[in-house]
Amino acid sequence: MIFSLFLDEIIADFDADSYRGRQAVAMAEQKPGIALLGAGVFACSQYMPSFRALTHVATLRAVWSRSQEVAMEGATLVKEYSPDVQAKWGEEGLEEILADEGIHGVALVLPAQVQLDVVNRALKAGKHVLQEKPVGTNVAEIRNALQQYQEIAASGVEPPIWAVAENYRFESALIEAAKWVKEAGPVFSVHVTAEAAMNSSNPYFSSAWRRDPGLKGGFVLDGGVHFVAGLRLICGGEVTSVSAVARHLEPSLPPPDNLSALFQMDNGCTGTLVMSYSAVTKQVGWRVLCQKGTVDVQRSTQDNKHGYLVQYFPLEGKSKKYFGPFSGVPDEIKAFAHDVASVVFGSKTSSEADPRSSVSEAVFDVAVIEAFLKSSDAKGSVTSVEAV
Ligand SMILES: *[C@@H]1O[C@H](CO)[C@@H](O)[C@H](O)[C@H]1NC(C)=O
Ligand SMILES: CC(=O)N[C@H]1CO[C@H](CO)[C@@H](O)[C@@H]1O
Repeated sequence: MIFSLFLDEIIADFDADSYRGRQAVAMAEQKPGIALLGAGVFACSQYMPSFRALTHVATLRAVWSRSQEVAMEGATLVKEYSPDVQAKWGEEGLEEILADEGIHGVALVLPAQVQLDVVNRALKAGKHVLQEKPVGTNVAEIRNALQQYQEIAASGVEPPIWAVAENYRFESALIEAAKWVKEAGPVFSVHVTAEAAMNSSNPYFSSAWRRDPGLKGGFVLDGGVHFVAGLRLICGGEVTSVSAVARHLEPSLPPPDNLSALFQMDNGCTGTLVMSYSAVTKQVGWRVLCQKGTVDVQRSTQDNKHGYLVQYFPLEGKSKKYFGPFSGVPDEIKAFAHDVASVVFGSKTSSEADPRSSVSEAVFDVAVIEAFLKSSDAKGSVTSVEAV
């Protein structure tokens, strides 16, 4: 007994990789440890640079993937700014991460079909979670996960943060547009346009999970939650009922690739949405008609930066313009890292985490897309949006 305790101490003291050792380091630096779950295109191009800019706030301790090769490649990319990062893979690697007390939070960039299962396990293991959108593939599945999340609270433990990365709620231009709409309101009509040429030149064209026949919605679900998030933010209301026609026009894309919809919101606004992944042009915009002015938001570029141009045409006075370059993805990751740091080492509670990333917001975005698809299945009949 004594001998084994003694041996444990020696191991803890000398093995720099032991989690006690790592935990001591984390405590000393007061920086939470984060594991990146997923090392695909988006994780490498967006999450890794974002964490590189956040080394003073949080430390990437592990990169996990289902495959060893992808995990190791991912960890190599991170090593430069997080020298102790470990590659972990498969079920065993995931279990190690969930059991590691030096890892306080996980960022999931995985296919929509598998995310919720891993999210549930991570939350139960007490890890703070940031997951990519869409939060789930359908509302029933999300409801089930929410129930499990609420059970953590019912057991008397403060549940960890569960955040969903829906970067549109962080885009400065869309936030500015929402302010102008409020000023010009009440809002009575909105027109949403989302045109994309989703062809083989696009890095997401051949991603397998978006093409899974079991996934209802394909690109319309994956991308559609963004346009709905923008709509809800800019117009300041919830979509309550919809009528829609979904179509499958481009055989190289999973169905549906086109959607035309009519909808009503709880603030008296009515609108139309046209979404196409088989267009030859690219345009994303919201044009909002209000009693005291019109607010127009369009995807645009300025000084070689992609972003949104917002124009406000008020009833009285001069029109105004605002260009906001894209910053939503790094900003939402930054908000999560700071939230985790202040919950783990400060006095913040997880219920005080940034509300723009809350799961209750994210579920509405999926619910609206689901209502569009249900309405289309019923030949465009009016369908109510059922979130939770
Ligand atoms: C994809 O669409 C864009 C925009 O229409 C076009 O410029 C590009 O050539 C297309 N690529 C292929 C492989 O069709
Ligand atoms: C006319 C047409 O395009 N019909 C298709 C519309 O999209 C749905 C969902 O993908 C298909 O089932 C229809 O065949």
